[in-house]
Amino acid sequence: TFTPTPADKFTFGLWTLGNTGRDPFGEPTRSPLTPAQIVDAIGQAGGAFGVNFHDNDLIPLDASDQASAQIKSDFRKALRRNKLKIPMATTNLFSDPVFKDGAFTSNDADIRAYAIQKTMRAMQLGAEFGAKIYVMWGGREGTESDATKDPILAVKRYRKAINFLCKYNLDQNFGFKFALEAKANEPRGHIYFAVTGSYLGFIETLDHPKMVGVNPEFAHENMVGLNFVHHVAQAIEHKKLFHIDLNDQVMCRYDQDFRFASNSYKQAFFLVKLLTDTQYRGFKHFDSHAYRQSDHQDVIEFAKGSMRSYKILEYKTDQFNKDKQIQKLVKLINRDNRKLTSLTNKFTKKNAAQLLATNFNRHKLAERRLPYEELDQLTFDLLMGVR
Ligand code: GCO
Ligand code: MN
Ligand code: MN
Ligand code: MN
Repeated sequence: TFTPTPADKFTFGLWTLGNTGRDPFGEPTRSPLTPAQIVDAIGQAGGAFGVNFHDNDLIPLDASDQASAQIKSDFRKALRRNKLKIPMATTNLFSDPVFKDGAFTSNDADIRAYAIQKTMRAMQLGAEFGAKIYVMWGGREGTESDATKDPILAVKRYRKAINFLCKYNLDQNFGFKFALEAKANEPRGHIYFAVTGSYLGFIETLDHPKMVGVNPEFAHENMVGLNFVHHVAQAIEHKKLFHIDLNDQVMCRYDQDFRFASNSYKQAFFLVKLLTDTQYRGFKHFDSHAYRQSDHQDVIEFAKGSMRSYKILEYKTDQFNKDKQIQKLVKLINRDNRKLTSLTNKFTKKNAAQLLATNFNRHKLAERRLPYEELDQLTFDLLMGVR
């Protein structure tokens, strides 16, 4: 069975199940839900670990102290009755008009400071609910015209903000790990730090690089035609995969936020295989929403389907790893040569001299079999369930 349990560490956002179907061309198709109602919907889907939120998903920007106390208390009760936790929190630095030209990278020092203050408060809110992962998605950090902002200054401003917030995290003992989320398109004409790799480079220049990792999102690399699996693999290899946003979309289209694995079956399989094989233990957050046509009941199906598809692909990973014929091919195509590897593993003058003196028969090497067609077809058969 493909029934999820909290041990799977699947999470949803208040903004994902609470999505009303509004898009740039049309009005909402579903009525808005309160945070507590969204938690009940996640509970109804069953098996999730928790719920994530932006500060303003929970507390509206201009809520009074009294109103926010009521919202928090209703929310807490809903979390308790549905046995759901808050693993991750984040800041909305994109909806309010004040952020129309960016938050941490805004040209206006007052706005940059306000964005940092807003994040500090959102960190307090997240900590209050026990979140330990803090996601930073710079949705408005960018330009339409590069006449309007200095791209080098933008990097420096972003670094200053993250450094400040890392120190605040230490000072307050929140214990957050920050996860930076890249996105190539939408909503700005050009967004800074367009891909996960941009952040992997940037993180090493921070004051507290260990505190900061990435939150890659399937659709964000996919929307510009890139291979998401390779980006996640690099993040894992750098020990920087702190969180992951799972969804789907057709390559090179607008920001679709489809249900995980609803479109790119094969990439989704290799992603789950990568996460499973490398024993990723972090949260798997479905940052997606139901089709605009769906009603509330169908939104629950969307949530169930997201988790179910992941579990199915986990099962397929196990099948792949146990399949004798597939594993025989995997072994065949990975040829080792201990002697040569020991030469190239470490540079010494002696190793270099020996390598230079080695004769390679490149024609023979080129003739070695790589039955990739056979391997890929077996993968297809396995995924289609006819193996
Ligand atoms: C998007 C992004 C966001 C972020 C969220 C968390 O495409 O809108 O993926 O959903 O993940 O703001 O910071
Ligand atoms: Mn997204
Ligand atoms: Mn999106
Ligand atoms: Mn996301």
